Amino acid sequence: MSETLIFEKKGAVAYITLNRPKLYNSFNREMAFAVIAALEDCAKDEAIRAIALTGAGRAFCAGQDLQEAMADNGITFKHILNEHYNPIIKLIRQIEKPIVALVNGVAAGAGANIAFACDLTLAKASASFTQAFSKIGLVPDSAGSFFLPRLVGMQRATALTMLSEKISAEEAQQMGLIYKVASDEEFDAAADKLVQKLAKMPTKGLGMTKRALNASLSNDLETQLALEAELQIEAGQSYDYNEGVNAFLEKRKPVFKGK
Ligand code: T3D
Repeated sequence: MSETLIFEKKGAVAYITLNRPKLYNSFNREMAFAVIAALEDCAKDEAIRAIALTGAGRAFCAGQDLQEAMADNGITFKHILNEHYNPIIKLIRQIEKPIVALVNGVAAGAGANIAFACDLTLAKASASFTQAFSKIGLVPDSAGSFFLPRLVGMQRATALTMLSEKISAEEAQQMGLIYKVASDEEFDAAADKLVQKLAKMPTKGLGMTKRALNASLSNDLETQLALEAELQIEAGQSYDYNEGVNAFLEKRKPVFKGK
């Protein structure tokens, strides 16, 4: 694994920490490949039942490393989009386990959109978000143009992407861009509580919930109802469904296995 990433597994939780703090954890090619490898590892590892993505130091992620983007290294926009950001976003949406963005500081450009693509985004009160792309003549990538209108509506998505104003974590929560804000003092504990809780839940059911939510972004009602029926039949055959119902009837806490 690369020095640009800290990848740790603690029990059923995998922590992926972007680790270029001096450059606000902006993405170079090495870090992008390390993130992809870590996500692929998490997808395969049955012991991992929740994934946390965060940043080292003061920032979450400032998007593309603009020094590397301008370097004469043969790496073009095509490489950066097709080999870095698009695979990361696809993995985040395809991995059938909860992925939580723990936004510890500023999130800009692709860094912001990666946070919005995660299943749940918890931000520190002092964190902030900016699309940033329009300030340097670019267009939103990393699925910003896909998720933003769906999360906050067309007008606000237009304002966010065209004006690139920095918004606070509180504003992001009020707009529906992120799940929750925790005070700076309580952030670490709140993050821990959230990922630990998710890691003990019925992972298979959560994974299929994710599949249903992904599909709802393009399905019509009829198709979505059919998919829900199909997934519910599968969920109803799981170990965790049996355990959940028995625990309820026996008035005890369920012990889910994620299967
Ligand atoms: O090839 C392509 O570009 C295609 C891919 C596009 C995907 C994208 O993500 S495009 C968008 C790229 N990101 C940006 O445009 C954001 C640039 N950064 C900023 O606007 C600001 O740094 C922040 C709003 C993120 C934070 O502002 P502030 O005032 O808190 O911090 P700062 O002083 O600007 O930055 C701190 C350090 O991080 C600084 O280094 P220094 O001066 O202390 O040595 C700064 O240069 C460095 N840094 C921040 N962002 C980047 C960066 N270095 C390289 N690339 C960055 N994106």
